[in-house]
Amino acid sequence: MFADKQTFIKEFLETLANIRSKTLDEASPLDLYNTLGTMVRNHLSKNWISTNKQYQMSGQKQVYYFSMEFLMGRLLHSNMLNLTIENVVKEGFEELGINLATIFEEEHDAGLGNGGLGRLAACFLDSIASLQLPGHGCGIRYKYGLFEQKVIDGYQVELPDYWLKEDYVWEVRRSDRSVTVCFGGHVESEEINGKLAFQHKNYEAVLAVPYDVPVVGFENKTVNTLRLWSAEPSINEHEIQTSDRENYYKFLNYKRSIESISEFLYPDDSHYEGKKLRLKQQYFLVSAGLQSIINSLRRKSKHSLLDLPDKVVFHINDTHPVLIIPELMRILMDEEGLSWDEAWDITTKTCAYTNHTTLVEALEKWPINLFRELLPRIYMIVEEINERFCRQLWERYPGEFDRISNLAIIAHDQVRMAHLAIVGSFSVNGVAKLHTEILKHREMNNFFTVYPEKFNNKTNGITHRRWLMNANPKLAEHITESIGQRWLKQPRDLIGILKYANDASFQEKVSQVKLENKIHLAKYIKDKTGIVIDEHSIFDVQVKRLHAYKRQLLNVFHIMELYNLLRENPNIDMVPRTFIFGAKAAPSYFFAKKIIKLINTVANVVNNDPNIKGKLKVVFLENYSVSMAEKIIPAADVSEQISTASKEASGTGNMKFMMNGALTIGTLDGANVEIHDMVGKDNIYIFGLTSDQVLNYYSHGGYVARDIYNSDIRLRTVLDQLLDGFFGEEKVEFKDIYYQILSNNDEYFVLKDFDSYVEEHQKVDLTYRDQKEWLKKSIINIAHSGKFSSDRTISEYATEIWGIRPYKIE
Ligand code: 26V
Repeated sequence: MFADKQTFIKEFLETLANIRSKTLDEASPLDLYNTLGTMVRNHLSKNWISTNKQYQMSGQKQVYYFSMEFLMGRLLHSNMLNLTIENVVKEGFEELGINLATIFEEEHDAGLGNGGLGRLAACFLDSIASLQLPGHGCGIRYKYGLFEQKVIDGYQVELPDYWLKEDYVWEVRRSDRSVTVCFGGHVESEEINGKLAFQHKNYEAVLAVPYDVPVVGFENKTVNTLRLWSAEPSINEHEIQTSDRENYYKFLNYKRSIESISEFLYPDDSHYEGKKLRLKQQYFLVSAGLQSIINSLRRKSKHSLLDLPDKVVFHINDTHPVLIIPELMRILMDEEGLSWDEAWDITTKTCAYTNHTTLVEALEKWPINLFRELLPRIYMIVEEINERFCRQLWERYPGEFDRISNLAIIAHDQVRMAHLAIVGSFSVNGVAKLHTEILKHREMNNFFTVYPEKFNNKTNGITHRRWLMNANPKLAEHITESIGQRWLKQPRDLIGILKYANDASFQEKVSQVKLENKIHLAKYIKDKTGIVIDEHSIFDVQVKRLHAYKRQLLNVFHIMELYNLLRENPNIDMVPRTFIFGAKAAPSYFFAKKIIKLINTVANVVNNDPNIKGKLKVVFLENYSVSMAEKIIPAADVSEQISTASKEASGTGNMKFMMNGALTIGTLDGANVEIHDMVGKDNIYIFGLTSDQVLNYYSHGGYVARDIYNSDIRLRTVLDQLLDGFFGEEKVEFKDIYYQILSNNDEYFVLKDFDSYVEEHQKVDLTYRDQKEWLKKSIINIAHSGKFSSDRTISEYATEIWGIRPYKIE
């Protein structure tokens, strides 16, 4: 159907008539999107079927990436790129008078994730398929994705994100592959042939129904699967006697409670809360996912699961799906009849775990009462894993009670999920060099001593297909014109443009593309917010979740300081700047929401002050999402990666900006360290405390925020403005920010790093005036960004952790 323009047009009009019963002149943009989406899905279905068949036949080892989050964003453009049908469609649409870009806008983002962790999972799926690796995603089909953010009067307001309002063209419901997940009840044991057999009784049965989404590889025939599970009542509505009113209402309540399991994504990725429904979601995901994988292995061959580690590997994305460890033990022992030792040997050869944060407040610990009540059999298994582990520790560290209770999986009436993950997995990895070092030598040092061989690093990456080829086609085209197209499949080849870093015509083209992207973004901003920005100003961008440790506050303090300078002297010599923010705060994260209010309040004053001659603009874009990132990042000049050193495990936004030619201003945190190592100190703006210094302050004290307040007049002014109603708000509005800094001694070292931050910003300003110099640095950044393609990351996972090899689909 995409063979040539005319065939495409003919099929398009036919499909439109078939599925929407409309002619072209009656069709809405949504009709057109749906028609094209359906055609693309039909087009890839042949390869999808043959990929599944060929994996089945070949018995290749496959990886299953278990994650509570897949932040997929939109799929139409990305699928079209990977299937190389974009040009035909574009030409066909031109003839039909349809603008393809506006049709892409009709697709609702699949926002089934909070931020970095979920988007990483999505980039990984793209790389796995593009590298022809047998691997699939396993997640939850939340009815509501991450909330839609509105900003009203400067405050964040959350609305439900009902992304399934229209049919989702990419999914296929597979009720024939449904499985049952059991909650609650109790466990009975009896001895059968000298062996204890366990039976789960009186449980609540939940039907898990899979919806499959194809994952298309780039210019190959691989179509892997993202399987998303939806919770449904396991008895049929019609089996209930509707005449029996009481029964019927009971059923409705039951139905509602079951459906709540896959109803919404938890929107707080900063503070762990021991909510029963969340634990239910986690077990629902792993039990459904695992049962369906085991079922398909059983369908394939009748023999036992003893060789499971040669057939599959389960990747555990943060601790959220860690119950896969006891669930696999349960299946192997209770259903397959294996002994504990056999089951444990298989399990610990099959599971691998990635840690994504060292923030203690995000670590998952479940109260044992809640755990045991919801998952009685799983709890018994976790208890046994813990006992055996502690016994082993006792042999190694006799008498060292403290050390053992520190390492235990169950302690102080809680199940520590990270401990279970480390003990039950053969591999434990961090997501950037610095992060892994911190895990090994600080946060998880006790475990590193016990299992040094398990720990390894896999620095994160991003798919260069979505983040460069798709989001910035003109830059991609320019690169291809200069170095050929090998980099599309070998992103490390981007290094080839290094030789043009000083080349005037190459620079000119890069600069032109950036300007076009900026004009585009300026128009978008004008349409969305009414704010007019100068496309020749420096676009200085911080887009990411709002967290105290990410320090959007440091950015705002810098803006307030610039504004104070400009008010004093509007003729100050500075390149005009536009500060752009995008950030969602967790609904219950009071401090983060205050910062959103502060950004909007400052924006309102700054943008409406005619005296500063348009030298400063501040824009807060509401409802930041994957598709919005694709518009913002290609237009950025400066990338703000300013977390308190040691706190950001990796960051992936930093990589996206770099790949699009923005220069980073950042701390030596997460993957910034590796970006710095790649581009060299002259091509990045590094400031602030190092992670060692930060960690030292945390351990030994010695930092007094108030001393800085007293000695730095700039900061004193800025902080006082929070309290004195300077920005026209009630005086109490920002008092919590003020006290967080001064009374709580500025946990994230905002004041401490302020001076060096401002200094680096001055260097940014100076360099930007010398466009040749700026463009040279920008090109050097793009040239080195190939290392941060998730293709590199995934090749490392495949060879060093998963033990899987590419398999060519014919
Ligand atoms: C924690 C929780 C706690 C309970 C409810 C929901 C929820 C959701 C997510 C999380 C974990 C947050 C960890 C996380 O997102 N880490 C980020 O992972 C990125 C990918 O590795 C990395 O680039 C970021 O630096 C890191 O913050």
